[in-house]
Amino acid sequence: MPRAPFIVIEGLDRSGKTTQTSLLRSRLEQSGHHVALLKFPDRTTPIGTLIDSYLRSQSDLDDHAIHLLFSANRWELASRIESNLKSNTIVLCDRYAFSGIAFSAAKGPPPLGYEWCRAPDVGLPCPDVTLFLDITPEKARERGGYGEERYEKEEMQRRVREVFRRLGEETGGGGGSGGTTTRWEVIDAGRDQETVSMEIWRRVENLVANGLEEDVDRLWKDRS
Ligand code: Z5A
Ligand code: MG
Repeated sequence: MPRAPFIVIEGLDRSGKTTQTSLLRSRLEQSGHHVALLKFPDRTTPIGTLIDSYLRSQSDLDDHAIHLLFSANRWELASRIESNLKSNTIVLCDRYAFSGIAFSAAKGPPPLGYEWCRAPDVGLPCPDVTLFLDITPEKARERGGYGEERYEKEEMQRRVREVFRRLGEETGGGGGSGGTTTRWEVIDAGRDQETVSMEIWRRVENLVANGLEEDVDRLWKDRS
């Protein structure tokens, strides 16, 4: 029996990830699918509580330490992702390892190396498709601008966008750097909600209808 797909929605701040994951979940459920919706960081776990306090600037942590906590927060849920997929529940995820690398590699000084940032996420379940919602800082500003949390500054967001672009280039088309096979789809998220949602549906429709025969892959498995 085919397994369910693992779908990740990634993107820049204010690009509409949370809005679109919720719309996609409704559409999938209306078509009769079981869906598990995850969001990273998951601020409800013990590790997530530490992350939440850091993001709100209520605590301070070394850049390396917080990076490892973000990754540990994903590993906490890795086996649940796999078991859901095997029992034919679609896993839909709002941010994943790509955000982890993009935000940590964009901060500093001193900068954290890209390879160093990627290492703790090597071996996590690999999404079958990653939908990257792209938006310019100007469009994000029209949506009320960035918020009050750490990282929500325009200059930081520009650097984050650059690292995401590198991640997309390296993973795009499957079989990219480090053996990652996620399909990386860039979506112009500067358009209205309905248009973005229709495009997302178009990009996942076949995957969802057919499921997958192959086992869940591992992120950057050549580096493990
Ligand atoms: N982070 C990290 O450093 N390392 C990691 O490993 C991970 C994350 C996983 C918190 O993330 C921070 O953690 C984040 C990255 C870092 N830092 N920053 N900056 P978060 O996911 O909790 O952040 P968030 O609070 O969900 O914000 P967001 O991601 O920026 O928003 P969004 O989910 O992309 O957008 P939205 O909430 O769906 O929409 C934003 C607003 O725009 C809202 O008013 C909507 O009604 C409106 N909207 C949405 N779509 C549209 C369209 N199409 N047109 C017009 N208006 C729209
Ligand atoms: Mg969000």
